Amino acid sequence: MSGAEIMVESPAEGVRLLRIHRPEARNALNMAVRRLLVKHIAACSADPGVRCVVLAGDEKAFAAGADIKEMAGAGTVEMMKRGVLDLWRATAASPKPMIAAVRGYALGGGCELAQLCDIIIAGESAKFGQPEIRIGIIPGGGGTQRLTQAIGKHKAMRYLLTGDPFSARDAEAMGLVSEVVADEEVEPHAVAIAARIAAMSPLAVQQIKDVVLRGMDMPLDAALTLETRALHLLFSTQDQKEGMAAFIEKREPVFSGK
Ligand code: DAK
Repeated sequence: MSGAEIMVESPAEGVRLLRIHRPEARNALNMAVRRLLVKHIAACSADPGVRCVVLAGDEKAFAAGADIKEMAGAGTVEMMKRGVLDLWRATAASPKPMIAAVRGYALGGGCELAQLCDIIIAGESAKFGQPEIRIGIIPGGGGTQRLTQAIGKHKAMRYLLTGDPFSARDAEAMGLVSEVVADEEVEPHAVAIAARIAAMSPLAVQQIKDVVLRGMDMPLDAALTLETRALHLLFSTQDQKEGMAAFIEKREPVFSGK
């Protein structure tokens, strides 16, 4: 199944792959792509058959950022009316795990899109960066905040203030990327991880995502309380009974999401 600029694929049981498809513009995120992403992510959220989402581009680019040609002539009011922040929020609000499968360039808004995913699998030759400073603006999709959270103030400032790109290996060493694999392994590996997550209890998966993300904005003690409450909640699920019974009976669990 394919959409205008987002291709929708089902590469494994419980896994939906959303592929940004604007190869002529290095997958730059124009408004149409941003809106389609939100639409497809909402469809994944509503579909109980989808348990994990993989976001991908192509071999040249995951996404080279916001579409500069679409932004170049805009004024403040026009930028406000586009509601890009709301679209970012809706993209980040996916309750299901999202894995970025990054090959080629992940720059500006493309780097930010990867950062709002939960896991980032990058190819050896992937290039990350927040080059907005070079075109007279600053990151607007979370780059000043999520990058700083991920790699720390001094590394983040180094890259935000110069716009220099950095390699997948550097991104991994700084803690921005979950894993670096050979370029041709990026998508198969991301899908394999997604399929493993899809086979877990979706209730426990959702609680982990929720507690990790909410906890990042909380004082530690409150976050630890949230964690304990979520754990207690899972003891009322069939999946908890099944998971523990399967361990005791030395068999693989079958999670129903109940
Ligand atoms: N926008 C529009 N077109 C782009 C593009 C982009 N970001 N990136 C590449 N293209 C187009 C090129 O213009 C070229 O088009 P034609 O000339 O063929 O018509 C085609 O894609 C191929 O590009 P290149 O010839 O440059 O290809 P190379 O392989 O040589 O270089 C590159 C690839 C990715 C290194 C290079 O294209 C590049 O530096 N691109 C720009 C990267 C960049 O500066 N990205 C940051 C954009 S600013 C907001 C939230 C977030 C944002 C904005 C607002 N709100 C909440 C309001 C985000 C801002 C950004 O991301």
